[in-house]
Amino acid sequence: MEERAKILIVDDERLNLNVLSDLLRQDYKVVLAKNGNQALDRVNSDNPPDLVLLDVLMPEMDGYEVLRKIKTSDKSKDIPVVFITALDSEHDEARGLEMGAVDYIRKPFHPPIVKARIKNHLTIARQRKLLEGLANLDGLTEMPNRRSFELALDREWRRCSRSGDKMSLAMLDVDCFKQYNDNYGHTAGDEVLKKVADLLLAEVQRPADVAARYGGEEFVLLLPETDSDGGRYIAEKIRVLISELGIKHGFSSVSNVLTVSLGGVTVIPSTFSKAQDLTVGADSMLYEAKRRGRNMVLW
Ligand code: GH3
Ligand code: MG
Ligand code: MG
Ligand code: MG
Repeated sequence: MEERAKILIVDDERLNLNVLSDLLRQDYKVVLAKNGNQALDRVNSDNPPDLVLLDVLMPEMDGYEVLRKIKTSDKSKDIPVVFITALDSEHDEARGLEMGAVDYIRKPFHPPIVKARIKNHLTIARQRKLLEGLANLDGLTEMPNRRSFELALDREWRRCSRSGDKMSLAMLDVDCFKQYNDNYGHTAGDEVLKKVADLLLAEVQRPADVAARYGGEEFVLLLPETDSDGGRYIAEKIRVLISELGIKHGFSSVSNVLTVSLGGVTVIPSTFSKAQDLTVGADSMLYEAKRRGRNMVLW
């Protein structure tokens, strides 16, 4: 069964909180906040709500200010916010909607309408999330896909060229994978790719780092602010960990377990070079690692 959506109700008056939570708690997980700061804490927590029902008139921080803060944080900006308020001027409503609230409900409200609007907004938010996943994640491994990698590469390239920081990129390719598929089957091959992906996601952990599936059985590791020693260290660690998974490969020319090869480069981004040089460079190092016998890191 699908998990119940979580709704955060924000209102400075206990009575309003009670009325709304009575209305919604049959269908949703309801969380309450009685002021703006509490609301922002909940919205930025590790377990944020799927929708926020927000009062406008509150002492200290009003609803507009809460909305503005929700919208300026990358983490919370996509959570739909619905105003529910006694402020009934068109001016107030327009202001709320212009600031990015998805809806504006005036009090006194008609309960079935509130329920129906919330349900619709949750549906739209769920579909949006699904589309975002389809656009940015690889369907097999559920890790970032090539598109997200290219976007991250451009972003980090620009950032490092401003700061003057080094940047590393490694490309990883599974050794003798055609032989693996041919002998163990494509489904078993898919399972291997998922295991490799899980390992990469677990090992590549700094916030700006990106591990992505580049295509087929090739993966990339984008490591901003990382020098060649750091990049080589991570690549070598990954190479060893993958062979230690001990995935039997009786048809490999390298080993009796599945292995990978990695090629990497480190550069200082500048206006004289372009981000794509990094991919080309890592790819040619990878090619050389294959040529020299596979199951190795070349930087
Ligand atoms: P090398 O050591 O030189 O990399 O040899 P290789 O056999 O790995 O290289 P090659 O490029 O000849 O083969 C890559 C294989 O990866 C061919 C293809 O069937 C397989 N492959 C690509 N994408 C997928 C996938 O999504 N699932 C599975 N199971 N196999 C895939
Ligand atoms: Mg109020
Ligand atoms: Mg390949
Ligand atoms: Mg290969």
